Amino acid sequence: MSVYQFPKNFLWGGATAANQIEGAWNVDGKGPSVMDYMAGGNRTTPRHVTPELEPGTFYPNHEAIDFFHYYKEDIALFAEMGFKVFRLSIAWSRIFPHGDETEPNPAGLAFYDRVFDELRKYKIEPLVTLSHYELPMGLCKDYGGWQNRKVIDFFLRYADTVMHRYRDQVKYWITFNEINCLTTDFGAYFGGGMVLTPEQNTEQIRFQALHHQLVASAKAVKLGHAINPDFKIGCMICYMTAYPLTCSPEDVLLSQEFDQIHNGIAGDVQVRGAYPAFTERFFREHHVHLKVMPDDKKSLAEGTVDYYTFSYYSSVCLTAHPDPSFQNQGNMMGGCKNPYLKSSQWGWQIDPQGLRWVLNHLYDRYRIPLMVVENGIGALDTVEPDGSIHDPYRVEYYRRHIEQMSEAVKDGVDLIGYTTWGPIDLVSASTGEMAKRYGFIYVDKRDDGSGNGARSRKDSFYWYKKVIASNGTDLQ
Ligand code: BGP
Repeated sequence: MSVYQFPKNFLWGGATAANQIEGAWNVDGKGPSVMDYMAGGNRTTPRHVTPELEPGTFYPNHEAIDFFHYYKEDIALFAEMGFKVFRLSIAWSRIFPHGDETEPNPAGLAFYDRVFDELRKYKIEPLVTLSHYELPMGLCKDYGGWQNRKVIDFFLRYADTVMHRYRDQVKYWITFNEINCLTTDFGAYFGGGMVLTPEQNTEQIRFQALHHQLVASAKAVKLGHAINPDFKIGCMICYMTAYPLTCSPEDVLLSQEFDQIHNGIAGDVQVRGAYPAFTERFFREHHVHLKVMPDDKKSLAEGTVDYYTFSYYSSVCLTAHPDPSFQNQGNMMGGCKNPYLKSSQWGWQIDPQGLRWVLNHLYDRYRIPLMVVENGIGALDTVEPDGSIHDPYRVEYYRRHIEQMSEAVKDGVDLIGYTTWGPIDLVSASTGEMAKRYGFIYVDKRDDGSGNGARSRKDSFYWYKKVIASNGTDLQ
C-alpha cells in the first residue's frame, strides 16, 4: 500500500444544501424556493413542478430532514466524526422571502447565526454556497428566473447582506452550485429557476441565463473580497466526465467538445475571467446570440475565483456512432455504458479513477487550488433489528475514491479539501426520495414523509471518523 500524502491542514468533511436538509420551508418568515414547488419522484418517475402548491401533493423539501430544528444534534455528530469543514447553503428565500425585497428577514439571518456559532463551537469551518438550486419562487414567478437580467441585482443584494453579516464567521464561499448544469436541459429549472416547456427550453435561453449567473458570480467575488480580503471564494462545477467510447477520432473529438462546452465554458469564465476560444464557434453553430452588456467583460475579468470546486459522482462514454443502440443506455447524463464499470442502484457508473483523471485535468488547466465538494453513492440501506446499519458498499465507494484522490495529490495536484455528499441522509435532488441514502448518519424518514426523524450512526460513520483522524492514511 502506498503512502498517502494529504496536506496537514486538509479539509475533510461533508456537504449539503439548505433545501435538501433544513425543512421549515415557511417558518420564521421564510418564503418558498423553487424546490418547494417540486413534488417527489423516483428512479423511473421524474419529479414535477406544480404551478401552485396543491393540498393533496407531497413536497419532500418542505420538511426534508428538519435540520432547522436538529442542527445542534447533527453538527455534534459531524464533530464526532472529526469534521474540519461543513458545506451548507444559505436558503436565499429565508433571507429575502420573495427575492426582490429591499430589507432582509431578521429571523432568517438569526438562524444562520445560530448554525455558524454551533460550528465554531467545534472548530468546524463552514463552506457556504450562496445559491444551491434554491431561487426564491417569487423571482421565478414574477421575473422568469435567471433569464431575466434583473435577477443579478437581487442576487447581489442577497450576497452583500450575508457576506457582511457573516464576514467573521465564514471564510470559504461558493457562489453557484453546479453553475454549468445550465448547459443541459435539466438545468433550466434546477439551476435557472425557469419554468419552460420542452420547446422553450433552448440553448439560447439557458446560455443567456448562464451568462447572467456568471456575471452575478464575478460581481459577488469582487464584492466579497472588498467585504473581507481574507475570504476565499470559489466556483462549483458539476464535473461531467465523458470518455470516448472507442478510439475512433470522431468519438475522441465528440468527448473533447462535450468537455469544452459542458465543463469548460463555466470553469474558464470563472477562473480565467473570459469565455474560452471554442465558445464562439459553438454559439454560432447553435444559434446562441448572447446579450452582453458593455461592462460584462470587465466584470468577468475582475471577479475570478480563488479556488475551483466540483462535484464528482460518475462518468459516461460518448460515441458519434449513429446506431441508436449505442446511445442513452441508462445513465443520468445520457451517453453510453462503460463496459469496464459497475453502476449504483440508481444507474450512476462508479469510476474512482475518473476522479484522478479529472483532478489532473483541472489542475493542468487552471493551476489553482481544487476542492472536491460532492462525491458519494446513493444506496438503499437496511436497518437491522438491533438498529445497526451495515453499509460496506458506501465504505468501498469512498475508499476507492479517496485512494484516487491521494494518487492525484502525489501527481502534484493542489487539493485542499473533500466534502462527501451528503454526510447525513437527505432528500435527493433529482428524485425527491429519501430511499436514495447518502449518509454516514441514518435519518428515520421515508419517501412519503413518514418516520420519526431520529438520527443513528451507520458503520460508515465509524470508518470515516478513522479516515479523518488518520488524515486519509487509514482507509481499512
Ligand atoms: C448534485 C447536487 C446535489 C445532490 C447530488 C446528488 O448534482 O448538487 O444537490 O443532490 O447531486 O444527486 P441526487 O440527490 O439527485 O442523488
